[in-house]
Amino acid sequence: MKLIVCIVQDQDTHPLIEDLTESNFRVTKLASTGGFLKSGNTTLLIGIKAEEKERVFEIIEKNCKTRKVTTPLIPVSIPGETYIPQPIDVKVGGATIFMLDVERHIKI
Ligand code: 2BA
Repeated sequence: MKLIVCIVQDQDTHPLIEDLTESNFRVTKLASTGGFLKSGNTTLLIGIKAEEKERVFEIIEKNCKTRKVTTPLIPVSIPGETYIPQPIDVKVGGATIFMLDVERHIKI
């Protein structure tokens, strides 16, 4: 068994969970926050059989879009001046995926 930990943008969460559950995958949704942008995102836990992983990746890829986000959060130090926030563009998504081996899955 595998555990997929998948971090996605909030906007993609609803259709992604719909697609996963329609395909009979079980999903747990956690509210999370990105360390860089410090804005909300969603972390999904998906427990699967190893042979199901490609199907899950396909569904994630279909639903998770890449977006450009402009953030004013990066302070640049100029000697003798106050800190000036410099807007920068970052490309976020589609999804960041970690796949872990599950030693045991117990349901009591
Ligand atoms: P954030 O940490 O808020 O990062 C948002 C986006 O900012 C990232 O998109 C990336 O394009 C950019 N970024 C992150 N750190 C950066 C840095 N030090 N310098 C320049 N740009 C940077 P994604 O790569 O699509 O990541 C989306 C979210 O997935 C992240 O939100 C974070 O919550 C999570 N994530 C990504 N990689 C991770 C990792 N290795 N471990 C844990 N969480 C991760």
